[in-house]
Amino acid sequence: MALKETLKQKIEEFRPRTTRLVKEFGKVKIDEVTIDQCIGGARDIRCLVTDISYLDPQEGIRFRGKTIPETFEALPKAPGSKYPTVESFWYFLLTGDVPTPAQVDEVCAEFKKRQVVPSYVWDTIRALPRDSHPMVMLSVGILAMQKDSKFCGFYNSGKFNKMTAWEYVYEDASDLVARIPIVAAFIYNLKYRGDFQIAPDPSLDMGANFAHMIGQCEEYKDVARMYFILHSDHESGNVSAHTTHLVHSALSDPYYAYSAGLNGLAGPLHGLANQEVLDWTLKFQEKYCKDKEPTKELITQALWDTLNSGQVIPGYGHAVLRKTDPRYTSQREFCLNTPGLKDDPLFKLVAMIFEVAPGVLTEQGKAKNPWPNVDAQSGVIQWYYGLREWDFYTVLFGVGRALGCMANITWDRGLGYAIERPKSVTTAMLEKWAEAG
Ligand code: NMX
Ligand code: MLT
Repeated sequence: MALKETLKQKIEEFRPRTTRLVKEFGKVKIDEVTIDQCIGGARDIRCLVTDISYLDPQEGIRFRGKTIPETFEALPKAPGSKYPTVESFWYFLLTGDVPTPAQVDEVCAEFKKRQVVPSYVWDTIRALPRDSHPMVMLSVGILAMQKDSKFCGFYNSGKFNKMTAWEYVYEDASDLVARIPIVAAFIYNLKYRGDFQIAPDPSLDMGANFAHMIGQCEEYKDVARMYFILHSDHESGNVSAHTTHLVHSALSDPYYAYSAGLNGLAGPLHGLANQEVLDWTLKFQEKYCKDKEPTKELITQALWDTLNSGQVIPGYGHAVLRKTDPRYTSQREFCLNTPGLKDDPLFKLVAMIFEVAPGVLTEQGKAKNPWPNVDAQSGVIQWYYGLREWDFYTVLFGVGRALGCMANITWDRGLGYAIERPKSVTTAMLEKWAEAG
């Protein structure tokens, strides 16, 4: 069965579960809200639902119930590779089923049809100042495609129907996922390679094609596959996924929604941290190790200097995780298993920071989680393969995150989730409740 048909069956089978929960158990309490949560970013309040992924504070992410190693193990691999294709992962995220090789081939063929980016997108991005941040270019490029949104067209057709609305979200979501690596490669070539563009190769899967379009080597094909899959989803409360869900809940189409999600991803406490990590590491080399090898003592000093100047240590800490991020571990293993990369001076430095930073953060006593997150390790791999323009790293994150955000809003519509509208209160009200105990 084709992906859309399978999804239709799954959504229709799933709907009675949500309906029953609301009808029969709607008033069952699953959480309570405290004043510090109101002021402190709604941390830990259970008020979102997704079945695409779940983040356990100790274990880390599971995609559709599978850990990262289990996911990589289960999915059909790209030809000649140890890594699955992004297309097989997309099928898995949407349906929860491991696709057969034939089903993966179908998604690949479908993506080839969908990946044609309208030329007005190139004109729009080219019209931006060339020194705009690449995340601005990506967000604008995605937003520019809104005018051809199938979901928006359906809404305006006068035939809008809640039961079938998800099908139009699916159409836009699939177009967006198929096109976003092409847009990202265009931005890379525009900004850093004098607008020297390379046409997509229709014989390649998404990861391999991205490597091809940015002029990368054979080995980088696996880097792209791994990177996009690892960055895809982190349950629903993170800034980019939550923003996408929130904006789409107003029935804004997937282009509006994901462009907004990308704007959240561009923040230094979220996806921009991967660029900050590289920046921090290179500045450390420049300032402390001009004529000497890095040592743990020098790193400790640099980390304290960062903390004492009121900055965060990028790539460390997490709002939910309380252990080392398994996405960090997965990328570290990739480095350790790649001859050349495992002996690379920057990788060794990042590995040394891993030995020191958790102790420094623990001693400082502020961060609830002193361990590294995904961003502490991702940049060094890109750097090693010659992708050294680190302001581009969050764009790579944005390509991967599209998979999770688009799978989520397809299901949001399938299950008819309501417009998101939490209630706000005033500080005076909080003070009154505080006094009353
Ligand atoms: N370096 C220094 N201080 C930190 C760090 C860090 N890496 N992490 C947390 N803290 C501080 C935090 O700023 C807060 O200080 P204050 O009380 O003065 O406001 C205190 O520790 C308590 O914060 P937490 O509750 O541990 O963390 P929170 O949930 O608020 O924030 C992050 C989570 C991820 C925003 C935070 O750990 C951070 O800023 N990390 C560095 C940036 C980063 O790596 N972001 C990427 C996250 C992953 N991603 O890709 O999105
Ligand atoms: C993410 O991948 O979205 C980040 O780790 C941040 C988060 O989960 O809050």
